[in-house]
Amino acid sequence: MPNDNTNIQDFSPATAEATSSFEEDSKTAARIEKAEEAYNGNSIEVLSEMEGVRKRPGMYIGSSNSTGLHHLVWEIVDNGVDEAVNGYGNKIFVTLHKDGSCEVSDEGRGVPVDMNEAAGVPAIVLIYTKLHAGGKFSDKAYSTSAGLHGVGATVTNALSEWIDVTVYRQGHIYHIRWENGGHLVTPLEVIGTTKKHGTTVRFKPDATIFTTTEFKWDTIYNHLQEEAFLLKGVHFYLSDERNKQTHEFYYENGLQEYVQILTSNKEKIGEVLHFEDDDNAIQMEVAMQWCQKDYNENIYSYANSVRTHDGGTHETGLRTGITKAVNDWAITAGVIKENQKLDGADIREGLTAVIAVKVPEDKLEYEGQTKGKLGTPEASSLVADFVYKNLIYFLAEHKDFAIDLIHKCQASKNARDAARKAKEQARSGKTKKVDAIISDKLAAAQSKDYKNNELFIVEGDSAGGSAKTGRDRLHQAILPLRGKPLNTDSVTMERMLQNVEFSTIIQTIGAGVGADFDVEDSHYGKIIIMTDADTDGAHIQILLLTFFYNYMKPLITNGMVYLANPPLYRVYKKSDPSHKFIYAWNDQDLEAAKAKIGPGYGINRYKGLGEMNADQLAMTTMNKATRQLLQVRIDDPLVVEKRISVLMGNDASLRREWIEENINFDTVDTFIKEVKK
Ligand code: 1YM
Repeated sequence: MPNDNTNIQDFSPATAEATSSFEEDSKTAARIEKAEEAYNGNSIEVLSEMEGVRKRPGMYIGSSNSTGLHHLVWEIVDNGVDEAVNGYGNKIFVTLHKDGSCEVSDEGRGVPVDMNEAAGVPAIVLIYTKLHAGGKFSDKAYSTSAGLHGVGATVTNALSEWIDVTVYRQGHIYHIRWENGGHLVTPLEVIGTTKKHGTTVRFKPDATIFTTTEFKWDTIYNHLQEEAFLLKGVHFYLSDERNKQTHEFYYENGLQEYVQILTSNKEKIGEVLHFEDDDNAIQMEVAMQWCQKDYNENIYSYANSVRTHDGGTHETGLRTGITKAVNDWAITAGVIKENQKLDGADIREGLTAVIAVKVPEDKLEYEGQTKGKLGTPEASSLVADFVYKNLIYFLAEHKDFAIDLIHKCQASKNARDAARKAKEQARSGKTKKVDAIISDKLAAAQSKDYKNNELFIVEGDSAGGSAKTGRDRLHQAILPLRGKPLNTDSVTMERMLQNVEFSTIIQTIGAGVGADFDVEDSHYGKIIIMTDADTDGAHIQILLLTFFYNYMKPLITNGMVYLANPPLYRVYKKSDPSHKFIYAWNDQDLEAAKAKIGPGYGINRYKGLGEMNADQLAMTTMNKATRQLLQVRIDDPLVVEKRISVLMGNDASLRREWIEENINFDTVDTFIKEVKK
C-alpha cells in the first residue's frame, strides 16, 4: 500500500548496458588463471564457512523468514550505499525479477577484482566467500555497518540458489557466478569492454533455506525510502518486473522531508527545524517539528544510517540541547522566571524529531549486544552543543514561533500537574464509583504481582464468557468489549475520555493516559488483544492499537502489547470417537496435521472465538504453555504513521482499498508482530 505516489517509469540501470564486444585482456586472463588455481586450494575452507551460514542462517541474518530473506537484499544494497557515501556514484537500482531473483546495481568504482596477494585469489572472491571480508580491504571512514548483522555479501551468496556479479571497472566488464550456496561455477572472467563503472549483483534466494522466497514490494519500498531520507543526494530506483511497478526515492532535504512525512497528519506548530553540521569529528543532522494534540515524544535516532532503537549518547545529547535552549531562551526573553524552568518532558511532548549521526569507525561504540544503542561518549556533548546553539539562535530569530512553543510547553505542564492531582485524589478514596463500573465488566486477576498479570481485551460478550471460564484466575484478567471501539485518531482527548470502553481500559490498566501515562504503574505486564480472525476483528485490533499508540505508547515500546493468535483450523480423525484434535495456526500446520492423522481426516475452520468452548480457547489461545502470542512492535515509525493516517483518516476509499488489499489479515502488519509464548 505505501506505494501511494507510485509513478510508472522505466528505470534501467546504466550499468546494464553492457557492451557485447568481447575483448579479453591477456594480462587479466593470466591473472584469473592463477586465481582459479589458488581458489581451488582455498575452496574447502571457504565452503565450510559458507556451510556454517546455511546450517544456522538465523545467526547471520536473524531468521529464515521474510525478514531474513530481505536481509539478503540489504547486504548487497549496503555495499552500493557505502560506495555512494564514499563519493562514488549517486544512484542505486533495485529490480525484482519475475524469476524470483533480485538485482542490485550501483555506479561506483566496481568491486575490486585485482589479486589479493596474501590469499592468492581476487578480492571479489574474498568479498563474496569469506565472512567479514569487507572491512579488511576497505579504507572507508563511515560504513553503514551493513544492516543488523553486518556480515556482508558472503551471506547473500551462501543463502542463494545462484548469484551473478558483474563488475564494470577500468574499461572491462568482469563476471563471476556461484551456485547452490557458494559453489563457484563461472570463475572470474572478462566478458567485454565498457566505458561504465559500477557493480551489478543478481541473486535468487535458496528456497530450501527460507520459509518464503517472495520479495515484498512494501518491505523494500520502506527500506529504500528510509535510506533515501538518510542519504541526501543518493537516488534510489525500485522496480518490480512482476507487476511493472516502479518508484524513485530522492530527498534533497533528507531528514527535513522525513519529519514532514511523519507529521503530515498532525496539527503543526511552526515549520520543521533542520540543522546540520559536517565540520565536527562526528557529522550530525537533526530535524524536528512540534505538534499540537500529540501527547507523545517521538524521537527516532540513527548512527551511520542504522536505526538505534534504544537511543544512546546522540539521543541524550539531543534531549539535553533542546531542554537547555528552550529554557535559556524563555528566561532571557522574560517569558518565564528562573524558578519556573520547564521540564524536559513538557518541552518534548508533541515533538517529532529525527537525529542522524555519522561516527568514524574508530570512535563507533555500541552498548549491549545489538547495535540498538550508541555508546560513543563524545556524541553526547557534541550533539548537545550543536542542538543548543542552533535552536537558541532559531528561537531568537523566530520570536512568534518561540512564544507559541513555550505556550504549548506550559499547557503540557499544566495538564500533567492536573492529571497528577486527579490521580492523587483518586487514590485517596474517590474512585468507588468508577471501580463499580469496572467490576461489572472486568473479571480481575487475583494476584497483586502486577508484572506477571495479563489483561485480555476480548471482542464480544460470548468469547468474553468463555475466556472468563477458561482463564488462569490468579494472573489473567478479562475485559470484554461490546462492538467497535471509538476511532481515537479522529477525536480530541476529551471526547476519547468520555467513551465508556476507553475510560474502562484506562481505569483498568491504572497507569494514567497521554502525557500522564506512567508505564511503571501498569497493573498488567501484558495487554493481550483477543479478536476473531475476520475483518471486524482486524479492524478492532487496529482501533485498539491506535489508542495504545496515541495514548499509552510506552506500553508498545516496552513490548507489553500482544495479539492473541487463535488457531485457524482443527483437524481430527473422522473414525475416532474420542475426538482428539490437532490445532493448526497456518497452512503449514494444517498440512502437517493432515499428514499425521492420515486418511479419513476432518477439518473444522474456526471463524470466530465464539466457536471454541472455554477449554479449547484456554488451551489454544490463553494458556501460557500452549498458546502463541504476537508481540506488537514499532519498527519503522514511518510505516506506522502512514498506515494510521490512511486507516484512521477521513478518506474512506483509501481505507477500503487498503483493507481489501490486505484481506488476509495482514492488517496489523503496521505494527511488526513477533511470535512469543
Ligand atoms: C550492488 C553492490 O558491492 N559495490 C561496491 C562494492 C565495493 C566497492 C565498490 C569498492 C570499495 C573500495 C574500493 C573500498 C566493495 N569493496 C569492498 C572491499 N555494489 C557493490 N562498489 N573499491 C571498490 O572500500 O576501498 C567490499 S565491497 F572489500 F574491497 F572493500
